[in-house]
Amino acid sequence: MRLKRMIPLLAILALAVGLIAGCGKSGGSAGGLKVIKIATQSPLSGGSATLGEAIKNGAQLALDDQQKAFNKKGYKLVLSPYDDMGDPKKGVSNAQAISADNAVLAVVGHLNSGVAIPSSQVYQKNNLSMVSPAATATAVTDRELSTVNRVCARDDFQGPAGANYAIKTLGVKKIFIIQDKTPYGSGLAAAFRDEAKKLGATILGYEGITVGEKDFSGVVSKAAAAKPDLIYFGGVYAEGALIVKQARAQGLTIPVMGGDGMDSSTSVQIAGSGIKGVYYSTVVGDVTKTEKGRKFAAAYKAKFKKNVEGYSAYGYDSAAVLLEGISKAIDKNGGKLPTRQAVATAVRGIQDYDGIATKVAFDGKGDNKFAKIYIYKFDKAVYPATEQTEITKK
Ligand code: ABU
Repeated sequence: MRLKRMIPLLAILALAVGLIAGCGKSGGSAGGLKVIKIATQSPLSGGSATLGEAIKNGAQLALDDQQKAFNKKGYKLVLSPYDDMGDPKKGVSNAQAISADNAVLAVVGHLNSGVAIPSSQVYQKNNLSMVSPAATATAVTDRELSTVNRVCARDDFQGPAGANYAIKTLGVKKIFIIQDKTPYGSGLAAAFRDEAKKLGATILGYEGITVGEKDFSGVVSKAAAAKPDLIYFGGVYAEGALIVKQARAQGLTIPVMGGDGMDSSTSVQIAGSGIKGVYYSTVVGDVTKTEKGRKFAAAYKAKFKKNVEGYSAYGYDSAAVLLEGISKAIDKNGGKLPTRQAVATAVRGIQDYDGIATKVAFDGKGDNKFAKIYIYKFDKAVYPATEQTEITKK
């Protein structure tokens, strides 16, 4: 009798031991299923954590949706989230740890181009496929690394799109530019400036700030003295929304425009009512315009008790593209676990993924041929802002 009672307990214990082993550094199995890990790298702490968490959460939902299909093939999907803290050094040391874990077949990340660029050198050495939902700087893919891809648009599309909108639609003639000196912020601001000049606008100032700074009264005073029609900011909301708030406090009511780094509910939390009249270009449209997008937003809210951020759906789409590549590589390998190299080749070969927020087809550099830019405006201190227009690359 006693032994009979103990049998289920022993079975549970054996399963638990198997699950723990399955989550180990060298892969293994869980409940008879081989573990495949997808790592995420994004800031989960610090100033950009709202967007970093959105990427991780979106990726988690993609794994949840694909779990059954992979179980049928004999695999268990496990998300392995890493906090890169928006710091290039942390990103690289995480990339080394991720690469050393044989169970990891792919990486979703990074948010910050300045972290993606050095970290992806490590992925490339280890044949680890990366898809970024958000890193828009041109250098991310211009290095033509075979493992580096992104679903989002590039800043040499985003910057000129913003300049065209500011000058042709808003009628702006005199612009003051502030940028955060990162590969993203400086590259985006330069692309905006060059197009604005071509379109006949005058650039009254081009100032750099430092990520992590809190007091922008000096640069805001300079901008106010120059009397621009528009302030353009290249950088992320942690600094951008503070600049907006401090500009409003100095009585500057002119429009402010930024890039996708401003596409966050935290922009509103930081700038408060000052956010009204702020425009931003971004790489993700309003997902709730489609039925599958609405379903995604509802599932996201149910699981994480939070509304979607711009990058939530791109976190999902990046992970889903990687899973499609892995699935194809498994099939090509007769159902056996594929190599990282085979996964990277399959991911780069994707030409027909139809995601939550975007279609995906990678070109020879790893850029998405379907990437678009959207312009939004905060009419009220409410996120998401109102979409003004959608721009397709010519
Ligand atoms: N593209 C917005 C996130 C910041 C970056 O690319 O560095």
